[in-house]
Amino acid sequence: MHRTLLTLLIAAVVASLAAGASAGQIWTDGNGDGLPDAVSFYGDLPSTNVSVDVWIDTQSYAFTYFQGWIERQPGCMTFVGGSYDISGGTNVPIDTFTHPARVGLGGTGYQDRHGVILLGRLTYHLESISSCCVVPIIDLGNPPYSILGNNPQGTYLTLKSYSGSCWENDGDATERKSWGAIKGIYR
Ligand SMILES: [Ca+2]
Repeated sequence: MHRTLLTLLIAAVVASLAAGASAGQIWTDGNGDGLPDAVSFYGDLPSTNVSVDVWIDTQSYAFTYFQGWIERQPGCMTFVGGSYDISGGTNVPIDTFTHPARVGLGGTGYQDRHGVILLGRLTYHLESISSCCVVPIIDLGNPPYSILGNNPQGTYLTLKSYSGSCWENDGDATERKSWGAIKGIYR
């Protein structure tokens, strides 16, 4: 019993050290420059397809598996499809069923990958609304969330920062704050 508890405690300490050793990030990129999107994209929203690339920066943390979850603003967009860019492990089919508004990318069997990595690309159909956003989920209290881990080491990395992407209709940009503010995009 004590041994089991100690093992758990050690695992928890190792995990917390790993998590604290670097500040992993995840973001969506809607304009293909590889960087987080600081401002909204403007255009004709209704009946438009848009795509975002999903990036992570693990800094020095080497992972063997990953999960990246992107949530879309309810009611203004639908998920069209997605594909992976990361290779070298086994990627699961893109998860569209675990959460009603989230799409999950995930893979296992990677060999100590680290640094800035493009996970994949997601495409959405924007409906008739004045503004719409997607955002990565990193909140451990709000599963399913984005996380990186290393199976042989028994460690994981929680992500410290995230950034989403928003689109606004040219003709009506009056509703820009609500969902983005709630999800922290405009903090
Ligand atoms: Ca960008």
